[in-house]
Amino acid sequence: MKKFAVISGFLGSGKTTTMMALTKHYSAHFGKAAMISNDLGEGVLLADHRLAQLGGCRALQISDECICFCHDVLTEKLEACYSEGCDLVVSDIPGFGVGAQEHVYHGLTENYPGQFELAPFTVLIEPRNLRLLREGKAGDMGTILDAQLKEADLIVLSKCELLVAQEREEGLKWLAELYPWTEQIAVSAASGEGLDALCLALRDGKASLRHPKIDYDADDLQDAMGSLSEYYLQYRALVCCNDFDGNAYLTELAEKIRGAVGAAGREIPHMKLLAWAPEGDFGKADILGTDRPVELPHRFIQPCTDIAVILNTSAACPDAALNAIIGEAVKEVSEKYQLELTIFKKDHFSLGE
Ligand SMILES: Nc1nc2c(ncn2[C@@H]2O[C@H](COP(=O)(O)OP(=O)(O)OP(=O)(O)O)[C@@H](O)[C@H]2O)c(=O)[nH]1
Ligand SMILES: [Mg+2]
Repeated sequence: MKKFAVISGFLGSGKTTTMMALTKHYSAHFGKAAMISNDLGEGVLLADHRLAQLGGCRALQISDECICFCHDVLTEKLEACYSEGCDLVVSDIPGFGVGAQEHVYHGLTENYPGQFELAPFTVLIEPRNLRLLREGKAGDMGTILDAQLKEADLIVLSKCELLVAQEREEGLKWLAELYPWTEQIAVSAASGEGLDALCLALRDGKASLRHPKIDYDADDLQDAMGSLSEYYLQYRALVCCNDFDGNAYLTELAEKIRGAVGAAGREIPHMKLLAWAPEGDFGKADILGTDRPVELPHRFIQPCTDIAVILNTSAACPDAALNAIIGEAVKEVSEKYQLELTIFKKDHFSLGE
């Protein structure tokens, strides 16, 4: 079986974490699975890909382009996985992405007929964004959320352990009423709930290959896209003092950026700040909006003296302003922690121009 599924969903909805949990669960109970992280940034090591590697997943990345527009690279990676005995491969698309049903599913069907079995087109939505969408308070983001859900064959209500049973049922019911052609599953990568059902849905289910009518107002989407920028930074930090606390460093740096973006009246839906030591210990801090405290989904266990860091974000903030904010925060917080930095890679640009 050469099964392939696209995992779509907004920035921070849980795609990478869910794909990691899914890949491991599937490999432990059903067969062999691999994941592809897809994001933008020429020649970069994606934070999501590095995280998947550090988490022990069979992982690949495509970073130069959205998989919507590089079928040759995608099919090469897929075939590499299948030739290693994988039954299922999942790939995400960049978190603001819409249109992969058409570009990826129909593109592969037309250009590589019979080569792959397409699993239900899967879209994640997290509890907070579902609530905002239901209450009509999602703003420009609502346009993208709705367009993504219209593409879905399978909707995953992610992070479901954050909801009590009644909220979960109500959320799933609302999704079923608004997007009646879909199947819906509640999944928590954190607790493992729903992973079995997700594995089965992808293994046994089939893509509908619909041509979804995404009747969003193109101007709204263009407005939302136009304010987005991408930022990527990879550096090495050498620790000069003995009592360096990697978790405190990541938290303080992320909090500083969150505060500065918020003070500038801009938004940062998801920033990933991943750091690892040569022996494989790692920590991760996430910004999930200027109105939410920084999360530390993974902590360094050991003290470290030499770390590699990747900072990767899509923000609703002009490129120049974001570059200035992040540059200043990295400098200031790293100096405070007496770190000696070597920048390996920096790439930042506006989207929608
Ligand atoms: N509580 C909880 N948090 C989760 C769960 N899954 C993911 N998260 C957290 O949600 C945040 C975003 O998760 P990611 O998996 O990075 O989201 P993503 O959709 O890949 O984000 P982008 O790559 O920016 O598009 C991280 O802080 C995760 O730790 C979950 O099941 N429960
Ligand atoms: Mg991701």
